[in-house]
Amino acid sequence: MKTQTADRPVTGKPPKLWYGELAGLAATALALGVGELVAAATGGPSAPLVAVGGVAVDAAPTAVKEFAVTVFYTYDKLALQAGIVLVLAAFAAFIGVLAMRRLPYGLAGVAMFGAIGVLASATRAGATWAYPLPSVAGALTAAGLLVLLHRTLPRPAASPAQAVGDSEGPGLDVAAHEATAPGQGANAPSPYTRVPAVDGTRSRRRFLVLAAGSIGAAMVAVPGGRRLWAQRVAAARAAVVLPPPSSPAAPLPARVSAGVPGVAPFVTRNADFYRIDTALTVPQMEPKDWQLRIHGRVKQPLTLTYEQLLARPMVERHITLSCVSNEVGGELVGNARWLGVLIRELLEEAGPEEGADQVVSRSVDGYTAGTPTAALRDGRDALLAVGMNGEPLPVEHGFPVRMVVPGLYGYVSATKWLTELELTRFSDFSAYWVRRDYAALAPVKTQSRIDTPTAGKRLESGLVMVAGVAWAQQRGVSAVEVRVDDGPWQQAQLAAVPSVDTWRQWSWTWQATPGKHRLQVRATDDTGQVQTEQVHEPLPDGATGWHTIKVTVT
Ligand SMILES: Nc1nc2c(c(=O)[nH]1)N[C@H]1C(S)=C(S)[C@@H](COP(=O)(O)O)O[C@H]1N2
Ligand SMILES: [Mo]
Repeated sequence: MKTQTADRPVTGKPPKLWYGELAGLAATALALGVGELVAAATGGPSAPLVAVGGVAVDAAPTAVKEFAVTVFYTYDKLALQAGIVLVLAAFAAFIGVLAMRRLPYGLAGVAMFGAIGVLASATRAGATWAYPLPSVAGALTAAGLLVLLHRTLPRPAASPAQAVGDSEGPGLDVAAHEATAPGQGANAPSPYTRVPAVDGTRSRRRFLVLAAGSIGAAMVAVPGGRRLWAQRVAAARAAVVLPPPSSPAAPLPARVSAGVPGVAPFVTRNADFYRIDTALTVPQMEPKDWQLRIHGRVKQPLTLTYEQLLARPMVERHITLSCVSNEVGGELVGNARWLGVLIRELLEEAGPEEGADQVVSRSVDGYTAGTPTAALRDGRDALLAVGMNGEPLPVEHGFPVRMVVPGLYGYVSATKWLTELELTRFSDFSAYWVRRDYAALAPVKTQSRIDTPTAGKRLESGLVMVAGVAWAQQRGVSAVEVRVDDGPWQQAQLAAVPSVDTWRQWSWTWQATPGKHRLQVRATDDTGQVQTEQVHEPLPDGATGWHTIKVTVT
């Protein structure tokens, strides 16, 4: 970096640093705003920030992801977004400073940013020609605004001889340029542009208005673009008419409920259903843009539209979905009535080749899950779901189409915003979480949870209802036992279930005596296997141990 040389007059020094920083921030903000609007208008789901963020999510080391997902399972995305914004702001300021000193360098920086956005979006799963448009539009906007700001820049005048001195280096030497007041020596030609210099105060005001106006416009455009997109998709979702199931779920007997207040309801309301995904912003996809490709090691590759999917025989089932990240006693489990097409029927038509032991499902935002082909063909109700509790899938739960496979944790089976099923081999491809050290095979482990009383609760002595849920999808729960303070295991009452694929409520009446007590629960599945006492964290294939709570009886 060159600094002030003796033969260069003080008045030829570059503008104050903050002009550049402000210019960079304004240009970046406006670029993001324009990017969002173009994304909303063209239907490209990847606005620049989302595209770049998606790449960052994919690249994050396992330890970071693992920590973020298990500890802040929802807030990790927020933290990432904040991180992206900070890094972006730093780069933006840097490029702005460059641009205000030597415009071509600044524009080159913008072009580089745009190229990252284009690459990031064009390489997303299911990318179309529309995907890179927001990045291109954003980069052009940023470049345009930087040129404008550069022209408006209140700058110290220099003699006409310095008019070509534009190549005097970026001059990031703070001490050197802080010595120069903006607007000093107005009316002389600027060394930075060949337009006549305007009055310093006026140009300073113009610069500020332009920069602030751009930031203001961006603050409207970014949420506006997103809202526009979400509204489009919400309207499309509201217009969906789900076909009646050709194989309806059996009506639920009242006895699915243990009838104890405080226990998770047998059917989890959509609004209460846990949500886990790596998506920075919920992918917004219209059914008209949806396509499922079944390809890879198949004899007959297939492509299905949403309309074609809805025209097929529909199956409706209650299935409990659980997350591998669920801690013992945790809330990352829910039970819903799903409506969809049996995956095995589609696979039958595609004809998987011998040895294609893995079905890789991909989402529109590039998430992948690997499911054993055998699990999708062994007769269980593995679904391409379009409905959840009588409604089209909520957007956060995978609208328009997701997978639901009884007996497997969500990360290996429950891909939301599904766009692709690729028949491959476990030895040829590792899916998203498998690359991050989770197990490739992940059948659900038998678990049980005490919902009431809650941990730490103060109770009165006498009869206390202890109750909760237990699950062992595909095997079924045949017994639940409770014990108090290492006493004998007591059989709990089991509520009814429609199949082996849902959780089961249980209850037990406790004659509570004063003092501090420890309550524990364990379930036994239909094969006779008792839930293990061995405590294990969720990584790599699901937590184990007995849910244990402490209560005080007075
Ligand atoms: N596209 C996509 N699908 C996904 C995920 C994801 O990150 N992206 N997470 C999976 C995981 S880990 C779980 S547990 C379930 C959770 O589904 P839910 O959010 O509807 O409860 O979705 C699965 N499907
Ligand atoms: Mo999960």
